[in-house]
Amino acid sequence: MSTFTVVEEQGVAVVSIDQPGSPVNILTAAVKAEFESLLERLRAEKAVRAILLLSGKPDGFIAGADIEQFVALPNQAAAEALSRDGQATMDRVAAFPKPIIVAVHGACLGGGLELALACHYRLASNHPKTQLGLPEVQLGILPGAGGCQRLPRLIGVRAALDIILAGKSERAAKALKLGMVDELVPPSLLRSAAMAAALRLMESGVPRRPRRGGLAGLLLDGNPLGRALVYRMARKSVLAKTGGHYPAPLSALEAVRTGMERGLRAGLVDEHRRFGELAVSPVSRKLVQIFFATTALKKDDGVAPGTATPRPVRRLGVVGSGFMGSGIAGTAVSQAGVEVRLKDADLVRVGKGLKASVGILDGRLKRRRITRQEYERLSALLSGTADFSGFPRADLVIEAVFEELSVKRSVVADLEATVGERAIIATNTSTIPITDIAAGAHHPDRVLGMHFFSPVDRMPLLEVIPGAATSPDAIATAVQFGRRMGKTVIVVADRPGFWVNRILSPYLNEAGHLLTEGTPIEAIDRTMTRFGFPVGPIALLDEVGLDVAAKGGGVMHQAFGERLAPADVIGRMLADKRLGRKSGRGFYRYQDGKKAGVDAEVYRLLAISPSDRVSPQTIEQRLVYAMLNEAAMAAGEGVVRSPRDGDIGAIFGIGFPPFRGGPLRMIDDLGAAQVVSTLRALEAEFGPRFAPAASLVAMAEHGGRFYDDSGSRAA
Ligand code: 3H9
Repeated sequence: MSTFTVVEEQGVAVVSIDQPGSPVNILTAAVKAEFESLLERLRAEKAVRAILLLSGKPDGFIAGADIEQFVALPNQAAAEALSRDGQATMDRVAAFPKPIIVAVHGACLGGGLELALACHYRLASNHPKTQLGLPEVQLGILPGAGGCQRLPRLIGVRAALDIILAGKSERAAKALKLGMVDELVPPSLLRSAAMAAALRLMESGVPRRPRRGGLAGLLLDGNPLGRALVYRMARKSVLAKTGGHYPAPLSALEAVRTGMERGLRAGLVDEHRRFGELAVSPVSRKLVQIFFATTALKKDDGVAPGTATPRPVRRLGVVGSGFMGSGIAGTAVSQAGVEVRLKDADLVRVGKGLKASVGILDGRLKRRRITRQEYERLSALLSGTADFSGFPRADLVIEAVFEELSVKRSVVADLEATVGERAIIATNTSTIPITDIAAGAHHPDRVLGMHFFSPVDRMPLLEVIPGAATSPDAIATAVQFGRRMGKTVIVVADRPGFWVNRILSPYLNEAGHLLTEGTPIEAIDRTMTRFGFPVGPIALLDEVGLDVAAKGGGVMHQAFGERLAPADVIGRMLADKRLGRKSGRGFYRYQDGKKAGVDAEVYRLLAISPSDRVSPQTIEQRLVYAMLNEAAMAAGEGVVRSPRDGDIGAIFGIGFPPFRGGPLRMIDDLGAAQVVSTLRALEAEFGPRFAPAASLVAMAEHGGRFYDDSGSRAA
C-alpha cells in the first residue's frame, strides 16, 4: 500500500500523504524512497506544472523522521548517513524545477517541517492543532534534514535559534508572523487556497520575501557582527538552562553558525556530522526512551487491557476551594473543557477559589494558548456552591480538603450521600492511605486517590492510587480524565508516600542530615542542580512548604521507622515560623515573592557553623544513593507497575534529570552490584539508613536489571 496518492487538476499534481496503518505520517526510509520516485515521475510529466503537498490524515501533517530508526542506528556513521540522505531529499525538493506548494494542517514537526521549509510556498490552517516546530533537541538530536540551515535563512537567526535551541513548536498564527508560512487560512479553505497559490506560482514563480525584523533584524540577523552577538547570547542562555548536560542545543547552535557564516553547503556538512554524533549519544538514547515511555502511557489506562469500561466525565465536582482544589478546577476547565462545580464551606471561600481557577484561564489567554472566545466559553463552565447543589450530576468528584483522615472520611460520606450511584469519588492526598479513607465508604469500589502536584496547572504528573477495593472501571476513568487534564498519569500502589513522595523522602531527609552536620545550604543545593535537578533539595523544601514537608516526613517516619527518620531541622524552622516561600521566610530569603540568597540567620537558629568539610562528591553520593535505594526498594514492593512508570514519575514529579533516564534506569546503567557496594560503604560510614534494598542485593547477585531492553521503545 502506498503513502502517496496523486490527482492532477489544472496542471497541478495534488499529492496526498497518508501513511497506511499509522496514526500519524512519519518519514520512514520507505516513505522517503516512495516520495523520491514520485518526484522523479512528476518531474518528467509535462502536464504537471506544479505540485501541491498535503496530508491525508484528518488532524496531522507529518510528525517528523522515524524516531524508532534512531534507536536502531548501529553507529555514528549510520546516523550521519541518515541525516545526509534526509538533506539530499530536501535539496531535491528545494531545487525541483516546478514549484512545490505545501498545505499544513495539524502537527508539522521535525523532518515534517524541514520538508515544508524546502518547499517553495507554505500555507497553514489556523486550527489549534496546527503546530510547526523542530522538537529534535528534546530528543537529544538536532534538525538533521537541513532545518538548521533553512529556518534561519527564512526567518532570521534570532527567531530560528529561539525555536531550534528550545525544541519549540509554534501555532500557525505565530508561524505566519515569523515568516515560517506565507498564508494562514481556515481549515475548510486550506485546499482551495493552496490550489490557488499553486496556479499563481505556476504562472508567476515564487514571490520574493521581504527581510523580517525591522532595524533590529538588519543589525543583528543581517550582518556577521550582529550575528556573533546573537550566537554568544544564545550560548550563554543555553548553558544557563541546561547546565551543560545536554549537548544537542549547543551543537545545533554551531550547525546554524557554520551555515550562516560559511554557506549552505558547509552548514549541511556540519549539520549531518553533528547529527551523527548526537543520535548515538547516551543522552539522546535516554530522551528517546522517555518519548516512547510517555507515548505508551498515553494509551495505558492503568488496568489490564479489556478489563475496564471507563466512564465518560462531562461534569466534575471539586470539594475544597483552596490552592489545590482551585488548581484542579481551573486545570480541568482549561484543559478538559468540562463543567466544574467547586464547593467549600462558605461562599466567600468559594469566590476566592473560583477567582484562582479563572486565573489559570487568564494565564492561558495571556500566553495566547486560548482565544478570547474560548476563554469566555470555558469560564462559563465554572460554577461554585456552598452546599452540594449540582453534585448529584457529577460523573467524578475530586476532594481536596484538609489533609486529615477524619475530615477526608466525612467528606467521602457526605459525597456518597449526594452523588449519583455511578459517580467516582477521588481524594487528592499526598500522605493518607486510600484504603483508610475508603474504609467507611458504602462503595469503596468507586473511591480512589488522585495525587496532583502543586501548582496543579503546571506540574505534569498525576499519581492515581487505587484502594484495596477500587474497581478497574474507576481506575480507568480517573486515568483517562487525568490525561484529559493534560497530565502524564501513573497508577501506583496504596503504600505510604505512594511513589514520588516515597523516593523523595530519604533524599530530603539526607539533605537535612547534611545540613545538621554543617554542610552549607548553598553547597547542598548547588551540588544537586549540577547533578541536573531543577532545584536543590533545600530550595525544594522551601517550595513545598516546611509544614507540608514536616507532615509528610512524619507519616513516612511512622510507616517505615528509623530508616526514614527526618533530621531535626524542619521542626526548629517551623518553631521560628518559617514555612518556606509561601510565608516569605524559609531557608532562603524572599523579596517581593522572588527568592534571594540563603538566609544566614538559619545557621544561627539551627546552631550550625557551616563548613566545607563534606566534599561535593560525598554530598551527591549521599543524596542520590538515598533516592536510588528507596526507588529500588519501592519498586521491589510493587509500588509502581513497571520501571517505566517509576522513571517517568521521578522525572515528571520531582525533576529527576531526564538525561539520566530516571532512578531505575540509572541503577541499570551503574549496575546493581556497584550500587550495592556503594550503599554498603555509605552504610558503614553513616548508618543503617543506607542498608541496600533486598531487591537490589538480589539483582546484584543474579546480574539482574530493571529493564530487559537495550533502550528500545519496549521500555
Ligand atoms: C526528526 O524529525 C529528525 C530530523 O530532523 C532529521 C532526520 C534525518 N517517529 O503521540 P501519539 C508514533 S526527529 C516514530 O500518541 P498524538 C507514536 O510513538 C522527530 N513514531 O499521537 C505513537 O505510536 P504508537 C521529530 C512516532 O496525536 C503514534 O505515532 N518529531 C513519531 O498524541 C501516535 O503518537 C517529533 O519529535 C515519530 N516521529 O500526538 C514529534 N511521532 O501508536 C513526535 C509519533 O505505536 N511526535 N509517533 O504508540 C509527537 O510529538 C506526537 O506524536 C504528535 C501526535 C504531536 C505528532
